[in-house]
Order: sequence, then structure tokens, then C-alpha cells
Amino acid sequence: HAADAHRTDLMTITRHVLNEQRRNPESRGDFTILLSHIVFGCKFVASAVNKAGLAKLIGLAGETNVQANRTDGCLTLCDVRQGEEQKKLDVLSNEVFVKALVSSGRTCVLVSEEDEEATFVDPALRGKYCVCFDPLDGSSNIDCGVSIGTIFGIYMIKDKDNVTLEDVLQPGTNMLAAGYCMYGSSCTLVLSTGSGVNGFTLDPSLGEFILTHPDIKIPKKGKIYSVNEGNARNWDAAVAKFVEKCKYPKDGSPPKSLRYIGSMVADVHRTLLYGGVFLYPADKKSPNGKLRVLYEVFPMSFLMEQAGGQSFTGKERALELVPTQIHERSPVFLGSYDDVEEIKALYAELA
Ligand code: AHM
Ligand code: MG
Repeated sequence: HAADAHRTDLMTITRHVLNEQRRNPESRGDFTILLSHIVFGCKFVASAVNKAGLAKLIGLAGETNVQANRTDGCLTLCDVRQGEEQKKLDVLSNEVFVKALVSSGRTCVLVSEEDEEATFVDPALRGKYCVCFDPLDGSSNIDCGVSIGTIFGIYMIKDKDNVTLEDVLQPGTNMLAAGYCMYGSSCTLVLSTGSGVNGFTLDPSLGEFILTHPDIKIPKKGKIYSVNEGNARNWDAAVAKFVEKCKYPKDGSPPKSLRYIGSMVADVHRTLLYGGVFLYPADKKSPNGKLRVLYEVFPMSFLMEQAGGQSFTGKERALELVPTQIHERSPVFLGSYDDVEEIKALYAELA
């Protein structure tokens, strides 16, 4: 539509969140400020991820030139250059988020996948929110340009002057908001503040996330399953049976398709939009699976439930887990309501 090119009332993510917060009479804009700092981190990482490919090209084309130019201010490219870039991008992303979150003045405890210990914010800069995040998930996909992402979950503390690790070791049901940003063929931020799920796409010319996927609902039943099947020989009986049923359904329905990217954000994003189920189960080698409770399992489970889907650990509703360590892992099965229901039934039968 020609007129659309000149729309003047775009729903930016800030505007959307301001509207949502307006419904809460106690809101004083703190959450909006916190979110705008997270959004800044996502834009920074999006830009760095895009440059990573470019940096590699330049590096291969003439390493000595690049080195020689170092004094001429090509440091941004050099920073993310060559074989080192994988680790560099992880570290860079983490630094950006930690600094953005601390400087927002709205956080008190941060848990990052990149940092062994939780970060307690200096009392002078302390606010009421705890943020758990994976700054750059799916790092094995960086070098080949496949989608990667940032995941975050947000809690509120009870007492600002008395912050402890307990404030982040809460069940997922206490989460206030969660989201992820996918750095893919487009940059998409998916967010829930507890009243549905909305998706925003970065308009690079504006530098703003625009509401493009309002009120996302996951299909009740899906046609896709997503799992690392290379681990099959170590699976338990319920997972083995479920995947067998996906391939050879006995009820006359067509088999499901397998899609697995190996980037949780991308695999969950597809699951949310197209339906189906994503699983990272426990196996004999990793009795708690691979994914981390605070910044992978909880935020994605929160989003799934908010979109009308479910998330299960093999034992319980994923959000009801109570973590005892900040980097704890858990098996997870999440996606379309009916598909997760089927997995729950298999666990009830076979466990
Ligand atoms: P990472 O923290 O090393 O990036 O690992 C997390 C990723 C997830 O994005 C993805 O769902 C999973 O690991 C894939 O694991 P696997 O390679 O074992 O299938
Ligand atoms: Mg990760």
C-alpha cells in the first residue's frame, strides 16, 4: 500500500509498553525505562551480529591491511574479526547488556549466562527489577550466519535494601515479563508483560521496533517437532515413544515434519508462529537436559503459556520449578497445547 510507506502512527515498542503500563495505576514508568535499555542492547547486538560477517570478509581479503588500519579507527571491525569473533560477540553482547541494565537505574540483580556469579547492582543505582538473560544464545550458529538471539526474564524484588540471591531463585510463575530478540533475516523482538504476547520487528531505517505481530497465539496443535535427534540413543522411553509417534502416527494423521536449527530462539520462534513442539529432554548423559532454567526455560515457558501453549519439564509445569542455583538446567517440552498434552500423557504412562 502506497499510503503505508508514510504511516505516521507506528506502534513502537515503547509506545506499546507505555499503553500497557497505563492500565496499571501504580506504574511510574520504571518498567518502560528498563525495557528501553534492553531494547538498546538488542539493537547494539543486532548491529554487531550483522557486522560479524563483514568483518570476516575483510579479514580474509587482507589481514595486513586491516592490521595496518588499526590506528586509523577501524577498531569496531577489528574487534569482531576472524576466528575469535564467536567468543568476542558473546562477550561483547554481555558487556552491552550488563552496562545498559545497570545504567537504567532500575535493576538490582542480574544473572547472565556469561557470568558465573550474579551481579548485584551498586546501591546508588539500584532499582526494583531483577533481570536474568542469555545475551547471545546459539553461539555455535554465529560463524555460518544462522539466526541467534537474546533471551530475558524479569522479576521484581521484595525489598530493595535487602537484596539476596533468593530474589532470582524464584519459580517462573513469579516472572513479570519475558522476551527474546532474534537476530535473523529480520530482527524480531517478542515480548510478554503478562497479558499476551506481541512481536516487534526492527525497522533499520528508523532504528525502532515496530509492532508487526500483535497478540500472538500458538496453534492448538502443530505439524512440526523440533529436537536434536542425535541424542536419541540416550533418551528415556517417553521421549522415544513421542518421537516415534511423530514419525509413524497410528491414528491415521500424517507424520510431523522435523525442523531443528540448534538456536533455541529461532526454534522457539518458529514453534510459536507455526505451532508444534520444541524439546530438549533429559538423556542418560545429561540428566537435566542442556537448557538453563532462569534465562532459557523460564522466559520461553512464560511466552508459550501467554500465547496459549504449554511448557513441561517431564515432571511438572515448567514455570513451577523452583531453582536452587542460578545456572541450573532443566529438561523442557514446550509448544502447542495439544502436543505438550500428548507428551504429558506419555510421561504419566511410562515414567
Ligand atoms: P549455547 O549456550 O552454547 O549457545 O547453547 C544453547 C543452545 C540453544 O540455543 C539450543 O537450543 C541448544 O543449545 C542446542 O543444543 P544441541 O546442539 O545440543 O542440540
Ligand atoms: Mg545459551
